[in-house]
Amino acid sequence: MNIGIVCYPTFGGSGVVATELGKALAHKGHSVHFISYDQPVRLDAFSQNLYYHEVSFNNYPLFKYAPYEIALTSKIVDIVKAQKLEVIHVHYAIPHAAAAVTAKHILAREGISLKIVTTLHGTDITLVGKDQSYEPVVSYSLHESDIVTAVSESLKRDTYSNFSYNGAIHVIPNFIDFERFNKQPRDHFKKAIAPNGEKILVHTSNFRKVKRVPDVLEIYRIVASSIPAKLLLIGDGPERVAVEEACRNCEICPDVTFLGKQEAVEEILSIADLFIIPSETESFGLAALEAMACEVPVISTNTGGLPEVNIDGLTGFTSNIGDTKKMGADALKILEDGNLTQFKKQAKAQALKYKLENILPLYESLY
Ligand code: GMT
Repeated sequence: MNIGIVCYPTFGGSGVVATELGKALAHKGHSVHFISYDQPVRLDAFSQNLYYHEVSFNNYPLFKYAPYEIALTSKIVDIVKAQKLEVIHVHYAIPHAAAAVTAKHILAREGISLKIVTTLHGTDITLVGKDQSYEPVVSYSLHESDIVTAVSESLKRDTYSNFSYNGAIHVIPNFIDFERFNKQPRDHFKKAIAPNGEKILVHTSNFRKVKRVPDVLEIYRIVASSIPAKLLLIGDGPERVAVEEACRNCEICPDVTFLGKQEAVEEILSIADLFIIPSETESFGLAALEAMACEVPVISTNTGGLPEVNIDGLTGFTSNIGDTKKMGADALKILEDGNLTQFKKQAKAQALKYKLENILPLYESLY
């Protein structure tokens, strides 16, 4: 098939899922055309059947805000015609779904049929999208899409309760490419980070407020007050400066490392003993799944889709938002020598359910 994919090109989960999906579809022989304002970060190598079309436009002094959605719509129309796209799959509703719907109507006037698959990822529904400045357009775009998917049962429920949409929503979870995400021998790296056999705790995020990174530090503090441990923080975003500053002023500072944005997350996860994701809202928690694929148990909140991925008492533990005391105690329970191996094994077994080979056919059958 000829498939168009519209996504954000950044490190965010929706862009990562879209890019990995596109690469896998191309590998299976579909022609995949990415449409975005920048080259998606994980679209890093030349590959047969994969194409990238940049949405570019000249700004004009009259515009306080550049009309990206119009430029995106025009680009979709152009690429559908030139590349004979049959389906356009948009990831993250705002503004991608609305742009695809307008493009579909423009093309229909020329007798060209375009099918739209809209995948909801999280904050487009739970945070940003439900704001009254977006809600009517998001609801309309869902109605006008041919297929709507959500990445968890929880996000499906949130969509029905936040929007005036009552059509079908197919739940297709995030997935893992086990060729990339698996525990790799990185003993030299582990020795450098934890020379005395300290336990290694890891957190990955885009350092937005919803990720509650200060809770990560609090959980680490509880752990480190009982056993020798190190904390690695991966990623960057609006809260990083404040969190790093707070960390500098306290006693845990020498054992906490801010690694910034990292490409080879799987290498860092390979030396980790525990992953912490204390988010306030998380529609799925791809970062947790990536950790589990590398045999790392998870301490998470019980919000959104997290309890669908991190099974309480099996792959880690889940807690109420902000209950760092319980999360710290649970972390220590997992890290006990008698428990850790079992939790690691169970985390990997759960992650295997989400392997790429299981999830890809679900999207293909919808197309
Ligand atoms: O919050 C992020 O990390 C980015 C955000 C996005 O849409 O780019 O991620 C969302 O989509 C991911 C992929 O489907 C999910 O795994 C994340 O849980 C979700 N984030 C939130 O709901 C906060």
